[in-house]
Amino acid sequence: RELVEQLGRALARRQFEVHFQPLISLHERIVAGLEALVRWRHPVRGLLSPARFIHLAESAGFLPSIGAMVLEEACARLSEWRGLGLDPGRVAVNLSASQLRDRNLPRFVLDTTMKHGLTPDRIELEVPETVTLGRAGENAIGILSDLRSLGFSIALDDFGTGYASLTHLRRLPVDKIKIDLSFIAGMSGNAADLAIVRAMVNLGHDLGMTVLAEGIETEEQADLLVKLGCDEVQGFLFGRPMPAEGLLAWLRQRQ
Ligand code: G
Ligand code: G
Ligand code: MN
Ligand code: NA
Repeated sequence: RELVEQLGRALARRQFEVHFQPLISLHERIVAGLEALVRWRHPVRGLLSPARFIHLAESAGFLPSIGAMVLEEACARLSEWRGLGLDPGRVAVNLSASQLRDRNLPRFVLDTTMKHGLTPDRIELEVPETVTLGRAGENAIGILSDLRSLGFSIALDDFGTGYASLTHLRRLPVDKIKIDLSFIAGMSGNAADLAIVRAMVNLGHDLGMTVLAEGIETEEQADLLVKLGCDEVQGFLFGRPMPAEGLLAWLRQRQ
């Protein structure tokens, strides 16, 4: 309640920050892109993770404007880093359910991309599997198709946690699946989790999608994923989410 009121003022007070986590191409171990992740620099509580406030912001109706700010910031930083000759590939931005109810979203995303001198192939849009389910999901799928027609790529986030049927997955306008980190965490010690990850990698590939695994923390996990043929990884082993300045230093160091 108190937090909701503060959320309403946080945007104008510029208390939101966008951090960036590297997405790594597993075979070459090079940067394939970055994921933009919002944080709230709360004056009293410190740096708050989106897990603490995204649901609240969504139900209070703040997510369209927070989401717009994140996209704006992601495009601005990518454009700046490209200008410095440090090309991190593409930037991935998370979309919420309420953003995917807005028919004007594709136009807005395209305008923002072009305003920063970028082309749509530089922007990936991440949506949770759950957003595409049910009656509201049909609308979201239409908007995702429009975005994809404009040249943006679409990634299905937290894959495996949304109970989407395989038939459903086949009709989604999606270029990439992001295997949820809960499966990766269990993979090394648990034969069932390993079998599930293997099946998800194969399924994604059979449907012509790129497969990314989230939450890689150990070399053992990375080695297993190489054997399974996973394309991309994201995790603390390769790089944590970092503020823009930190990410810039990280990119420079890798060159
Ligand atoms: O970075 P962290 O692990 O704290 O993120 C927690 C969750 O918040 C992730 O599932 C991520 O998808 C979500 N999230 C992070 N940034 C954004 C954002 O800008 N918009 C939306 N809708 N979700 C985000
Ligand atoms: O949008 P999504 O749910 O994919 O957001 C990714 C979240 O996962 C980020 O908030 C990030 O902080 C978190 N994360 C990224 N890498 C790791 C990791 O290696 N281990 C754990 N536990 N969390 C991670
Ligand atoms: Mn994500
Ligand atoms: Na996830």
